[in-house]
Amino acid sequence: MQRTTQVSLIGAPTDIGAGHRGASMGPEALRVAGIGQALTQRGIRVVDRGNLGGPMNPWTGPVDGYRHLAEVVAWNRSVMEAVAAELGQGHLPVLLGGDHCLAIGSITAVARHCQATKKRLLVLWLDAHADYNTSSVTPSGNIHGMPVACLCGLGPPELTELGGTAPAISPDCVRQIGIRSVDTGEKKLVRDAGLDIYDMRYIDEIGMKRVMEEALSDIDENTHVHVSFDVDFLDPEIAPGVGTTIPGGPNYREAQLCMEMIADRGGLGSLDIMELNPAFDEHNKTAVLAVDLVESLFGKSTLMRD
Ligand code: HAR
Ligand code: MN
Ligand code: MN
Ligand code: MN
Repeated sequence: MQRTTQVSLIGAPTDIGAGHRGASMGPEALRVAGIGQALTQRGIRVVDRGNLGGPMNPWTGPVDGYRHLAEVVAWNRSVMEAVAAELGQGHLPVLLGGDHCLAIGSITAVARHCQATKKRLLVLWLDAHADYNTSSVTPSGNIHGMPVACLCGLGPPELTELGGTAPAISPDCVRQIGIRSVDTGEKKLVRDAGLDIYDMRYIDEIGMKRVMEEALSDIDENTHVHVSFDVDFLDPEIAPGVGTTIPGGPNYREAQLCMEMIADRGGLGSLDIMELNPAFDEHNKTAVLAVDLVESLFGKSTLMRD
């Protein structure tokens, strides 16, 4: 990003797609942890647009393989419109989630913006989960396990066609990093789609540095980088404040390096910070860590490089 680019914070206080209540408190926890001030201190102009509104969580079971589909659609439409409005004004939208189903709205907006401005889109999906379930293979019906599939055209038309025609994106523009939990039926779908997955096994084998070099290798001047940061990407030892902890994630240094290398490479155009769940956190420490990592993503480094 250019130093003069305005960052716009957009809160989406809902847990409508999640399997646990509480991600609806994520936006405020990130504000309390100082997300706005942290970016302002980096010399970035930050405007907090406040929170979007939407339906309450009815907390009902799956219908035809989806929980709360109508409400998920309503929230995603409002996220898509808010993100599109910021991109249209040349701003860098930062979505404060909220559960990860909302990435359908935000990335649909980003994909349309890239199409209109003839930019190449690269989505860096930092997550413990592949989020590539469909209604026929989902173990839960929770739509936060489905956003990547929906974006790639697998899902209900209300979500796959949110921005007009499906698919919003092609699997080629997605790089998933930190993955360590993929459901049985989901595995086949991920393989069929040819998703580029840098899983924890691969990170263990070759290290975060080489993983990021590979994942970022084809970014050029014309690339819009969208980072979709699911906080459960991080190891639960350092980040307990999420609904679905999976052991064996990146440690503090690996996560910092991941963010720093994205910053160094340039091209960040939009960001989601998702799945933070204060109901599971300890004194807001996961929110504080997420803010620390986001600072690195915006170019803060330990030494004099910034
Ligand atoms: N894969 C499981 C499911 O679909 C759990 C998904 C959990 N997803 C998130 N987002 N927390 O990555 O039900
Ligand atoms: Mn996710
Ligand atoms: Mn996840
Ligand atoms: Mn930092």
